[in-house]
Amino acid sequence: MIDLRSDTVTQPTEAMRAAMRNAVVGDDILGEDPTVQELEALAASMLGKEAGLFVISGTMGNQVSIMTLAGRGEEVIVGRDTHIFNLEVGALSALSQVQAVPVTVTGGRYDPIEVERAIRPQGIQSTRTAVICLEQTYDLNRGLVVHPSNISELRKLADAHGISLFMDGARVFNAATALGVDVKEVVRDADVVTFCLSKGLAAPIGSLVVGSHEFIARARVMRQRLGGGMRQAGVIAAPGVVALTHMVSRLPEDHANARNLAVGLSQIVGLRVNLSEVQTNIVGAQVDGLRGGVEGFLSDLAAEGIKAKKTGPASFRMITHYGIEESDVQCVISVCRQVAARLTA
Ligand code: TLP
Repeated sequence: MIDLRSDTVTQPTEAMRAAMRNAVVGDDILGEDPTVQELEALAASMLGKEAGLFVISGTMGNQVSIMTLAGRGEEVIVGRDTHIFNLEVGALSALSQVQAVPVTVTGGRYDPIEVERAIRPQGIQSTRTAVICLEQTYDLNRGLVVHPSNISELRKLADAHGISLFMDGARVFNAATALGVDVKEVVRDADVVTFCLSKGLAAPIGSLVVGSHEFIARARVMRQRLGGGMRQAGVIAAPGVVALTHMVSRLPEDHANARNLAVGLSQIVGLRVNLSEVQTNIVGAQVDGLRGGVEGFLSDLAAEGIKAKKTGPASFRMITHYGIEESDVQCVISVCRQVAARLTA
């Protein structure tokens, strides 16, 4: 089985399993788990922020961040295709009690003019815009890099209007890898960042929120309110430390595999790939003129032991990750060629 549905499907490494077994733990709600503290401090220092908070998922990290940055009834500006807007079961309204204002993001660039237009003018009848939310990489079906110069433009806007800049950096290390820069440069202009340990970094569980000491102290209270306070959580933080220290440097392999995969798929009759949009570990593709459409194509692939994820009426994605080798990529390309040929014959 070659599973390319997501980079969330990775299995923990042996080093992660050993770290879990040997973790020194304590009651983290009482602030006594040294392994959680190590992970939080490591995350903060790698991203150049003051403090970190370990949460169970990217979704929890996003919501804890928004409910800390925005008050009830306030507005947050979000990209139309983002996870926080589409795939968190309405948590922005149901839990964080904010109103989402979607903007269109083209080619991974947030248009400062459109974002500024989405900021509410002050008045007795209007609510306050509290946060601009970015997703890095953008979006979860394409993995486009949001360029630091674009983030700086949004920083200026945020400062001019006295609002916060938040980054859902679920795949922020992929962005830094693609840009060839330290991740600090990618997040420099954001007040608060969440990122996932359980995607390309291959940890079994968890995300981090990083920001100022003052912000993280308030976010910790929100995590507790959501029932996200944990006791001997060092056993799940320990593989996160391994992820940050050992797994970031191998991300170029995933990107090279994604590029080779994309080039191979783009040469198959019945598939279309926009190669300029293959920037990290995600390959988005369209099915064009195959019998049975995308469903038919993906179910035939699954029958051959290859899993990909449908992302639209005629589109799917494949994500490369730890455990997917160059030889797997060659195998996927050749099976896709055979299946597509069968569905055009
Ligand atoms: N994305 C997952 C699925 O939920 C679709 C995936 O396979 O891509 N932000 C972004 C940009 C994400 O892609 C995800 C997960 C999250 C947040 C949420 O993380 P978790 O699943 O840990 O809550």
